[in-house]
Amino acid sequence: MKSVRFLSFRFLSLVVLALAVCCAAGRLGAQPGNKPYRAVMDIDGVQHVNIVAGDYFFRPSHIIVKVNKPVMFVVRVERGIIPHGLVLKAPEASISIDGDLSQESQTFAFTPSMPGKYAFYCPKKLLFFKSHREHGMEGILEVVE
Ligand SMILES: [Cu+2]
Repeated sequence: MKSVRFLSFRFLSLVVLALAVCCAAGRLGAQPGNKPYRAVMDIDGVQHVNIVAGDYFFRPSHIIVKVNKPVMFVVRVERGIIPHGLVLKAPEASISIDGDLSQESQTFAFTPSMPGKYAFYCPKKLLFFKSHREHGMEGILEVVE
């Protein structure tokens, strides 16, 4: 009787482990954010980019825009209760973004003045835990000619 209980406990542990692995794999698979996203110029001359933030990612995470043309980031948090933010500090390219995000879309407008690759990230961090950036919540804005 005792061994049966022990066996079922091991079986249950295996099931839990398998589920955890599947969930982790599913999360990774659900983030096609690594594919570069090239912003399209709208008829108003603005390069609109919709960005979704979540735990812990930005989608897309690699954004390509043209230099010296206005850019509008429209950013919202997908779901969940963990607070997120967006920071992109590149004074050399006339970009300065630092704001909190929510499930309502926030807009950040700027006109990049210099080609280059600039990192953006979530600055949030809970106590002694790893920062969201360390969890992978970051991306690259690539400004091209
Ligand atoms: Cu965050």
